Amino acid sequence: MNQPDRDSPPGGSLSVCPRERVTTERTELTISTDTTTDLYPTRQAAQPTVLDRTEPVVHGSAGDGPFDAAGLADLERTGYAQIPDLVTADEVARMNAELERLAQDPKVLDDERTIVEADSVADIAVRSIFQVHETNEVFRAIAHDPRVVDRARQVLGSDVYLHQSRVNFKPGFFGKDFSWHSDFETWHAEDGMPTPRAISVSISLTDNYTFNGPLMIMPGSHRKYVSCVGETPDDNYKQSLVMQGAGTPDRAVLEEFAQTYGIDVLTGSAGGATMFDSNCMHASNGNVTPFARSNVFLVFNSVENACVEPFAAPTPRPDFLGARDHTAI
Ligand SMILES: O=C(O)CCC(=O)C(=O)O
Repeated sequence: MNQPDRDSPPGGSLSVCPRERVTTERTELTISTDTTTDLYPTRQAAQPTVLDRTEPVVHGSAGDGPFDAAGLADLERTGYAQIPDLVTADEVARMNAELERLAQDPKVLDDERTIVEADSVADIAVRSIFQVHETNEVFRAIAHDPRVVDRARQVLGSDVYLHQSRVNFKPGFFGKDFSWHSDFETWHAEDGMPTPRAISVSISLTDNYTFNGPLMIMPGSHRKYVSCVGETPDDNYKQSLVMQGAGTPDRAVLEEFAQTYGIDVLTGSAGGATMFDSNCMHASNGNVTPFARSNVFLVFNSVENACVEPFAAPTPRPDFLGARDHTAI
């Protein structure tokens, strides 16, 4: 199928809203290096609040790795960095061939690490496959590749381990949306990640246009933490991976954030990547176009930020969602 022209350039972004400042300040917490202290309380109060982030975003420096000083400064400011052509066309083809195979394998479809759309009428209804870096050699290789890991180490300023990996599918015509959220809010509440010293690398396995459900990020939102309302139910992940419930930010806060930060739409060609801070407010639309969108996400956490007990859930989520083995790569 011929691909249409993008309406913004590969690797570009589109700001659609004005910027102001969020005024809510954190007042009630003290900072501690004790990783069991809850610096980012959530799902506990009756009202949502917005707290200031207390830790840096970039922990390393230009001398440590692939990003130059300007790249690191941009990442610190916006919460994300785009890396065109991180992997080759051959590698993209290999990963896509694996995806096609996995999404049709009855054993994979039956596995709890595979998330199927709630109301799909399509033949293939896979939304996400988790832990691909452990179950599949092609994804294991990219998750350990220096092009990826060196950048994660540089940003996080330490050795890193893989907290999670997943492929998100958005097939043409019926790929579903992901509502606004901060990954860190969930990883803190349900996996026990102490602070937002974690970063995701999303590698595009298809072209990401403005119109086929690319990632959207509110640039700068990673400096504020939205404390959400509503206790975490038992086994919340079984529901939340299809449609988020607990951990959904308040709509008034999202409106204020959108006015304050605007929304960047992260388009780019297959093979490019977006690295984004764990506390970015992000989302993506459904895909009603004929052009499929698939991205693989590799989540790196600093070994100095290893998960402890969940801060707002009865038990940690299964290992395939939040690794309990914190051995450095
Ligand atoms: O795949 C996307 O577009 C969004 C992914 C996302 O927000 C998530 O998996 O938490």
